[in-house]
Amino acid sequence: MSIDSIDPDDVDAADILGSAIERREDPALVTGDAEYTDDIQLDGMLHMAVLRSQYGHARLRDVDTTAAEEMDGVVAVYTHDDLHREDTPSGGSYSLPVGWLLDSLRQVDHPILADDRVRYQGDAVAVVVAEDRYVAHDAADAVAVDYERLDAVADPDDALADDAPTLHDDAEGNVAFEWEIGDDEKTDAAFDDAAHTVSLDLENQLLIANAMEPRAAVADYHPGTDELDVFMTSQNPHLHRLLMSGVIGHPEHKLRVKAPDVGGGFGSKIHHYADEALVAWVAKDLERPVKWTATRTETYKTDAPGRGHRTLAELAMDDAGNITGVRVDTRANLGAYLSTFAPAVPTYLYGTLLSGQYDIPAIHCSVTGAYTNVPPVDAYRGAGRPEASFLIERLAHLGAREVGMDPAEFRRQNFVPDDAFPYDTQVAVSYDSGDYEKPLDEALEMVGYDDFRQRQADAREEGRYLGVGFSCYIEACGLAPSELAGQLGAQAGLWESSLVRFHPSGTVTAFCGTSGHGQGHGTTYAQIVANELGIPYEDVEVVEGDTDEIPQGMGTYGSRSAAVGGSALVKSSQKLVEKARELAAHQLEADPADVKFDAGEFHVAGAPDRSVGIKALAEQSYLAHDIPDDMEPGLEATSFYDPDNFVFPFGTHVAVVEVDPASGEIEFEQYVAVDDVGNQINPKIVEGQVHGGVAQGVGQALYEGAEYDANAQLLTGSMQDYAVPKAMHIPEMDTGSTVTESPHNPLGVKGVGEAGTIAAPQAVMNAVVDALEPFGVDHLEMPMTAETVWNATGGSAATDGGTEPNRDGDRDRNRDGDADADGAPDAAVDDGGER
Ligand code: MCN
Repeated sequence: MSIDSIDPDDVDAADILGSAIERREDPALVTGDAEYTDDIQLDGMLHMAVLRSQYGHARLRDVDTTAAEEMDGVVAVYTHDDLHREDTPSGGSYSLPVGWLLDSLRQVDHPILADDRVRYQGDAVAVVVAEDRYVAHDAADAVAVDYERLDAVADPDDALADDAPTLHDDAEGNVAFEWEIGDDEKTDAAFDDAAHTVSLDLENQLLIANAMEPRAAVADYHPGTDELDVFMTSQNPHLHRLLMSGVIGHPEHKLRVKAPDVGGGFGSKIHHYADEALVAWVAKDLERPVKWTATRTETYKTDAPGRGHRTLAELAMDDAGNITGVRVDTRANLGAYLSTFAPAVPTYLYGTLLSGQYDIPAIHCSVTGAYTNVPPVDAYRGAGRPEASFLIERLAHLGAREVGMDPAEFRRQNFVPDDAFPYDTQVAVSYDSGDYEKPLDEALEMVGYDDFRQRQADAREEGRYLGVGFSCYIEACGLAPSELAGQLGAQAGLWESSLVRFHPSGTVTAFCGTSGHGQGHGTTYAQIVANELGIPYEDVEVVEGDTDEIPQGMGTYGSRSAAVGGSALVKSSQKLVEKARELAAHQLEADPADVKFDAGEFHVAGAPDRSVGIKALAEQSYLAHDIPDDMEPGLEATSFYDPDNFVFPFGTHVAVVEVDPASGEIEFEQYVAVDDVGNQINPKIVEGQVHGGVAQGVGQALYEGAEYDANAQLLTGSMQDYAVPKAMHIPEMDTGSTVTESPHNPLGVKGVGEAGTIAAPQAVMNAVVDALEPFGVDHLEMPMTAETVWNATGGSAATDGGTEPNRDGDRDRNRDGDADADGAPDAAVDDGGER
């Protein structure tokens, strides 16, 4: 079942909001007309390459740049000592900041070029700038580094062990923070009194985002005006401008950050990395434009990975199968340094979601953040919320089994009832609105659950193993309000800003401080503004992602753009309509209170023939020949919108799989996604977001995982080794939806950008575990490769089905997603000379 997209010309203006119109941004993207950062060519532009540590942990005895400097075409080579000067206007220190602080946080210095120690494979040691990209890379290879290798740790539990090597003198025992939420005494009491308990000791593996476009930056310095333009792959140009201004000591008002077309981010382009700061600093130092584009290998080695939890999670229940408590202890991998928003992800974006869709009277969660020798870990699609949802939904599966209940009915019995909203959880958040049974019912209907258990039993008779897995997920989007975020540690506000400008000729430009990078904001924002102003959709152009064009902004992440950015556009549009109403009243010689606005026309109440259109008023406002005395010419409005609360989307995803224990193969029979994201601005875009999200969630469940060896060397450093799922690995999806408006924004919307990624992993695992119940399998580690499944069943299905375990067939599916004929591990293939 898929929604057909509609030509906007076939939609009445009054119906534009909520229509599944086709995405206006796609023609440029699919015909190669989009302009990405690496497409930018400037006169006299130089190219930067970064020499990166080849070790997970090492002391730098010596960095000799002589040979590199002597190469033809090399313009400059920089190491830490070249940058470590207090000569910036602000006395800035060339270290990367942390944007979220916790009381117990032990901050460590994160220099943009390593000082005397490298702490992950990929840590920047030196930069080379040359006339040509290839020369820059060759010259970086010619920099001679004398390393003293040190012991390394890649796993948070290993890093917290007594005998672990210490990464930072300022963080004893590699502890970055200790954090807790909920009532431990009440929760312990719930477990003491429980009739039943279940527990899970699990890993939520480290993932790499794999945006199609690698990170890139072009910086152009204008010495005459001291203006510095930085074009970069950013999800939040205003935040990058603010942070970069501090890092390199360039005044914020003379720094422009623009995100050209961005080929995906999935969280990885929120953070401020060393590379972009280096490009900007070098361009200023050399007074020439400089470009840097990451190779795919650099992407694997330096983009912030996400997840990386080790957790003990427990569920307490009474005799009747009511959940009475949840207890969670997590060790979170933070990597070698703190990434921009790292401290928020395994804490406030995680612990606060541990009530799931359930009415749970006692919850306690403790988290220890650990420094390890992997790249700084941060948000990856979902960021904290998938980890929470995975735990709760895995526990729900095991809880239902423990008390002998159907897994769907166990969930239904424990849902927060629909009349209990707003619902205050035991972990500090208040759910805005919800009706959890509706998506569950719709999903049950869509999978034909009534017949499923019989089908499953019949299949087992034939030696076939079917399983069904439920995921009744919840998430939180549009973190807000700013005051609360500040109390929790955010070093930024979480509002959004917009400007809606009527041009004299009647068309409109809508500017928003979010910065879409694949989500279709050009379409959905135009739908919102056209609806508010009552003008044709084609007359609205949307501009995002440029600090010179848009007054202020906070960017796109946390599925906030519709709820917060969209609401900022509503607010500006409404301000603009109010000004136009005053002008209409003046022209119609009526009291503004008597002037009604409908479908782009102002008319006097009770006298529909006395009317004037908003487009005509726009022209009048700029002519300013006949406007009220106290009115300024022009028709535009700016607003900042700071929501009252988060929004809490929810839904039920159900996977139906068949598992072949003899080969370990998992086949999807069905995947059903029923999501409630409040009102939908564009159902086609919502569906597309769910599809993409589920693909990434399935990727986590079955294929993906960043693996490091004992020396913290990345073993999955290319697309040959890190199994990004291909189209053939993604199930056909049946999507459905229910609508429960959020009361916290004028559109009644909730976010959708991460829903699928949050929902899918546990739906898939619950289905696999359900299929393998006869084998006594309770849990599998992700990714659930064929080898993992085969090992869990002991290959013993061979005795059932008469098939020998297929040891050759699919064992390295975790590497490239394909069954290799010889079963041999794929060689690690570099992509050509990159470090
Ligand atoms: N939308 C809608 N109705 C709703 C909610 C949203 O029509 N009730 C529309 C929005 O107007 C927008 C899209 O759906 O066009 C996604 O909106 P929203 O949920 O607000 O999410 P954001 O736009 O803030 O996008 C961020 C989110 C995140 S956090 C990640 S990670 C992610 C994602 O979006 N990364 C993506 N989707 C992605 N899609 C692409 N193609 N590329 C990425 O990198």
